[in-house]
Amino acid sequence: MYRTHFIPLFTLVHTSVVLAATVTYNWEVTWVWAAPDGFGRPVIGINNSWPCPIIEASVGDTVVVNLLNKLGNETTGMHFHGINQINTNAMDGSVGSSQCPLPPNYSITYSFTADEAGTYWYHSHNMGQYPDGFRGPLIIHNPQDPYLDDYDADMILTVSDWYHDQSQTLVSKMLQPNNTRFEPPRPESALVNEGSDGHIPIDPGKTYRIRIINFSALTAAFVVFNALQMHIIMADGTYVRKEAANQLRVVAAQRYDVLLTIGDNGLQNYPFLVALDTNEDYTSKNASPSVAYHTNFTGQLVNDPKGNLKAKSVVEEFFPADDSLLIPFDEQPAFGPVVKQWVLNFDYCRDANGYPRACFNDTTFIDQKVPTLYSVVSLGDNNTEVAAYGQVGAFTIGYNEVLEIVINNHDTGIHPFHLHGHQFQIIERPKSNAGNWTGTRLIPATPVRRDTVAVFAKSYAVLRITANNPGVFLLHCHIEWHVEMGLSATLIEAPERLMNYKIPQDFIDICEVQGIPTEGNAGGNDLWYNTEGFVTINPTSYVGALYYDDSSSSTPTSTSTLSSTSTKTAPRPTKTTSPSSQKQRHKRIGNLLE
Ligand SMILES: [Cu+2]
Repeated sequence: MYRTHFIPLFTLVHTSVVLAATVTYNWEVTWVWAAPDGFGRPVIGINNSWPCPIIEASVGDTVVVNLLNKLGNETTGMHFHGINQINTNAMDGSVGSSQCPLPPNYSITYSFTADEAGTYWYHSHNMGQYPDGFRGPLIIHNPQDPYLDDYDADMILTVSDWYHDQSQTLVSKMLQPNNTRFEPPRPESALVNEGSDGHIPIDPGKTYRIRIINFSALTAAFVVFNALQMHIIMADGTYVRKEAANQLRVVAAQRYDVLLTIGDNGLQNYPFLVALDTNEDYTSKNASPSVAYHTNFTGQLVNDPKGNLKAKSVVEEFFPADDSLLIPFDEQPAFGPVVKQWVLNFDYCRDANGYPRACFNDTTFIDQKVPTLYSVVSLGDNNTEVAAYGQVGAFTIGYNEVLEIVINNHDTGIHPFHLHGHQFQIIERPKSNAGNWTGTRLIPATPVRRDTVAVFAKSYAVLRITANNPGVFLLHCHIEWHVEMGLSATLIEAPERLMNYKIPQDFIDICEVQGIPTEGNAGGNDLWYNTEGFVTINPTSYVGALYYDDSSSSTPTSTSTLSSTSTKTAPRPTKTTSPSSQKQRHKRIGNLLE
């Protein structure tokens, strides 16, 4: 199971001498057998082990990941969520956008500066692979953390939905013409720290910095520490003025750093609730409670291991803190004046073959022949022409111009929208049913910044960035199933500054071995307006990472890619539900509300 990591503080004495280091990870991406909720299945791990390890660095360090794909049967790639990749856009890891897929038995080296402290995570940005397990925490420590004196210990709390089928199977079923309601796959269970135990040792009288990360493919996580009050100190990669909160809604891919003080009451355990919600504001009207609320999880902060470990965390009413009201620690004012506005209307849609898709402005995102960044760096002066990039929803902005992004969500669910390369300002983010944006009236003096925002049902969000990070950055829903439905668009930021940007040779090499052109427009043509080879029709079959299980073999060890240690503890897959002990931990919100 995923361990809770108590990271020793570097020092309690602030020091001004900081030596930058290089932290290097040599990783092989491998299939691993695991049973985090009691149900054995193949997952994507690192160096034959799962959960995937933590990446840790200090501000100013260089992080290097030498990534070798040992999946054998599938390509991969690695994105560092929340890292802005200033001057290192080629390291963003967005397959199809900033790089070619990494083929089996090839390696590439990701290298970037850990420039902003905070709680981040890494995950595959290729073919729905992170719900299959390829994800982990990425922590950038700050020896000069403004809250360093306010806590005694540091820990990570990851929450996630979890599926018993692999992504390829789930997405193939979802992308069928008979899916007329655009239903995403529904998870089987909830994981905390990549396991189903949820017992976290703590000491009385101490204050913990808890780094909450939502790894989910679909669900928002509602987090409550029962009687203990949280104090938010960070939202995604942004320090905020300390703000008390009793309940948090953490949508997929978001992070919160909170301080939690344990009373000095001697031996006592503290239950906490992680309730996964299918982004329907906990009020799913059409789904039965068993569908909507079966993934509740009660964990325990434990300092009395022999005491009561079965107490429930009871929530009477859901009233999560409003993150749009947080104030950034640096009190940076709203960016302005706005030079360009990018309006994105999200609707579900159908492709030419009647398959369910998700659209921005009536267009679904389709991967092109040439990764967009490689087109941008090779088209010279013509790289400002959005028509050169094919069906990737390209939008350009000049260097240092202020961009306002408006997302109108026409769906009845909440969607977590993420922009690569920036911590954007949230100018406005009203409640559900506010309708389309009709013009902002009130601009907050010091808007909060983060990299993933919950856009509520039938409502909108207004975001701003200053375009000071030349590069190609995806803007997409972080529900992984919606990415696979095409709910992405592409921000091409300061293309005039990318004409001489050098793509590292190992990244070029992996394209060439797969016959993928690395120059020209979306179709690999020298003339930017030549649309030959553009991909304009979605494929009707879905290709994804799928572990090849030789079911004719009687023992798992006959399959060489399985980890022998994990096969001893994890049962082979059977079409049964999770163990009853697991079910008991899933307290239904429906019950709690009664
Ligand atoms: Cu979505």
